[in-house]
Amino acid sequence: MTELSGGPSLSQERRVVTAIPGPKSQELMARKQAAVAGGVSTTLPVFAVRAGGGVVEDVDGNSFIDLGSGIAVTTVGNSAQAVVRRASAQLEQFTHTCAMVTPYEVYVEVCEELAKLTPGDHEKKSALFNSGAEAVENAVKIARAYTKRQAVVVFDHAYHGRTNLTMALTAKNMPYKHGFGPFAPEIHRVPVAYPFRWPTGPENCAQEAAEQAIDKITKQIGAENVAAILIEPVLGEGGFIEPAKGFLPAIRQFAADNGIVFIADEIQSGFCRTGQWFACEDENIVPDLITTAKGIAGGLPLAAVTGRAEIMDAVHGGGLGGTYGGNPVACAAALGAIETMRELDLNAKAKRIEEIMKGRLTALQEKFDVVGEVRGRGAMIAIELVKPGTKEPNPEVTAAVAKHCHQAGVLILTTGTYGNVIRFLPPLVIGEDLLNEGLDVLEEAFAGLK
Ligand code: PLZ
Repeated sequence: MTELSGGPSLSQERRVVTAIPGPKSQELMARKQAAVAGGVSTTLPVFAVRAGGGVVEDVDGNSFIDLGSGIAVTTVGNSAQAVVRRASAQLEQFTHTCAMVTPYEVYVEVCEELAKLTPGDHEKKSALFNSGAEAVENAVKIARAYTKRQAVVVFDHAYHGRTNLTMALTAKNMPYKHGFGPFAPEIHRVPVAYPFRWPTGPENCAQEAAEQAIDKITKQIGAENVAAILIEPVLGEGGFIEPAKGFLPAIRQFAADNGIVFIADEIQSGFCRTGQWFACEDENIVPDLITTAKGIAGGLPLAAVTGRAEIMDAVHGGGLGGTYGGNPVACAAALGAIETMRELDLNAKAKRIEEIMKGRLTALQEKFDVVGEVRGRGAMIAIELVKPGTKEPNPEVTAAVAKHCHQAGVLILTTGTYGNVIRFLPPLVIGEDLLNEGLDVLEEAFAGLK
């Protein structure tokens, strides 16, 4: 497995050799509790030492099948060879000059790649930042500077970050916003086409949701006051919601008709995750601006806003920046990650993962009536869990299934406004045997439910 990394002896296997968490992890957890702020919580209380391909190994020698990729980040696998090679070479050359002080080539190269890879053949420019939230904040700044308008439209179940502006853009109170107000003004929330939960059924969802959203924008805000409409083409933290087909094109068209900047937040869904470079390609959406992060740099912190040159250039000189934005080591890593995506054809891998997972999860749904829906695209797949015979969210069973998987050496993540969605975000380089073994464990978890 030459393309995988994490050290030559990292074997691609599930291995549980202690109780989870093991003794060394428990010791470290005690130190964490004493030294790390309580607000920084833990999904699986084991401490990682190595990771690569489809596994994460902990301090006690346990090896977990990785179905989370550190929340959709290590798409190319942990410590992917090209990422390590390019980032290490850059580390030897220089670590930082500040792109605003003396620029460097890798920053420009990443922006050139973004112009090529993002949808649309118009002239594009980019600016680089450190985190997804920072990219979203800057996309809003750019849209406001360009339109000279203030209002920003976001959607139910949206997640855009944890900074003050992005908390305001995010829908869910707990844990993201609770107690952290006051929030930024001029943010307006409208319905999203969530097929599984649409009151009149999935077949009416796209049209009715678009009508309601547009009606709210025109009646309550005034389209002429709206700088930007911001949406995740597949909503991530909201529960891997795929807006009903037709909804995104309708909203995109409305934005175009009203001089509103349409921003696709592809921070979670971008970079091969859904089997396309970007999820909005599935409905031929060409956004004005697109925000990216996570998968872009194989685990190093990098984020970007990419968009129409005339919009990006609406900001005055010095209006965009930050000490570390587009750090050279992170940029080199991004070039390594993009190289890996191309060379291993990770879009094809994502589609293959979808085929395997949809098959297995649909069978699971037929067997277990708590599985309300199987959805998602590529390697961004989820199951929504309900109380049997209803659509009532079932966060208890969700937590129990996650716990069983964790104890058995499979790292899965939950998500969703109602905490009742299990999401699967495997690294795209995961072996099929390992993926299937992870799904066997998941099935055991359901079979063992009381
Ligand atoms: N936009 C669509 O998914 C980050 C959040 C994890 P940052 N999602 C994971 C957590 O609980 O903090 C995300 C996203 C979308 C923006 C962001 C924010 O990206 O890099 O976490 O700031």
